[in-house]
Amino acid sequence: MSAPSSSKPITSTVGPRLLIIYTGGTLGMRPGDHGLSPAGDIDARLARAFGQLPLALQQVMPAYDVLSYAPLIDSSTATPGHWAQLANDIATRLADYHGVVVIHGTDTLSWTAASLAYQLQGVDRPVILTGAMQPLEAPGSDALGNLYGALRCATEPKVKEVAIYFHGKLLRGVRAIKQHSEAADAFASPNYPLLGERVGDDIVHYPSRCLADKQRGAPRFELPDYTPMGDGAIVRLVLWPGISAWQLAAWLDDERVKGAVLQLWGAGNLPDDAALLAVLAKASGEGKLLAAISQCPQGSVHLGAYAAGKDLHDAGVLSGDGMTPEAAFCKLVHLLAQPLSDEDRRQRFVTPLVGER
Ligand code: ASN
Repeated sequence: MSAPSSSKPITSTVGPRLLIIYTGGTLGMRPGDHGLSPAGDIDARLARAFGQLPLALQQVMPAYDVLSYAPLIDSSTATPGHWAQLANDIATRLADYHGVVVIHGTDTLSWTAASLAYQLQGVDRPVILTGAMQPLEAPGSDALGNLYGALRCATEPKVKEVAIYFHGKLLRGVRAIKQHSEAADAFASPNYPLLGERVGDDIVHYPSRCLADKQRGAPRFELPDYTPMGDGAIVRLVLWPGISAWQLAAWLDDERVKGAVLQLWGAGNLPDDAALLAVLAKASGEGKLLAAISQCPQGSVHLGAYAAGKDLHDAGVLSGDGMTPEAAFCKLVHLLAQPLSDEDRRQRFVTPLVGER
């Protein structure tokens, strides 16, 4: 991954100042011979786009600097290594800005948001991710509206967490999922209410739902080296009817695998098959961190509510409560990247760190 290149400030110096980090994604793509692909020159393109806003909105737009990554990527290519680089870039520059806006592809935007939340624990200002379903210059694009809202949210001192602004909604980053592959209303946080929303030209915030009210103390960023986790150390397994123990073992027996997110049925059920449980018990006996969440986007797992699920606890599987796959996966990456004891990791997994559960 090559280092990001910085571009110069392009707007005025009055009022709150933001940092915009441009990583790629459809928002900044242009059509080419092989379809849409990431394109640069983002400073000028943003300035042109903001110049199209009604005058009253231009006047409330904050000043910003732009940091444009190289290479720009489609977010389907992002890895834990990208998450770590982004967290480091934010951490080293945050003190100079009132807030940060990250322009990111939508496909894995919620994964990056979840990861940033764990790495930037205790962040004392807004870090807002956004993107678009249509390129900035496409007719009727959602890009400008998303950028406008994201920049406005990034100036709001009550927001002291990693959040996503998309299609008029401000969502907790570590609770969000991409819910639609085409519609502009592409993100939701099924198990947590909105942190804010656009009403007319303003953004209404709901501070009582924000982390700011619940967290105390100075930022305590954790920026471990994610490189060892970047090569498939964590797997995600979604159950299907007829799943067999040999298939589960094919994933979990591999010594390169250090942890797994298991997406079970409903409130936390798996087939009544002792061989499946034996594979799980063996893996957790070897120190692998196994976490159970539901395949349902809404609700939580309750291991032990049904006979079909209660043995999971005995097999060492941790409850992921109502966490999203993104939140559970990124938490495993984050915990396994640090020099913690097995017991510490297990304890931290079941403890809410950033409002993820
Ligand atoms: N494939 C694109 C990306 O994630 C999708 C988008 O941004 N709408 O980079």
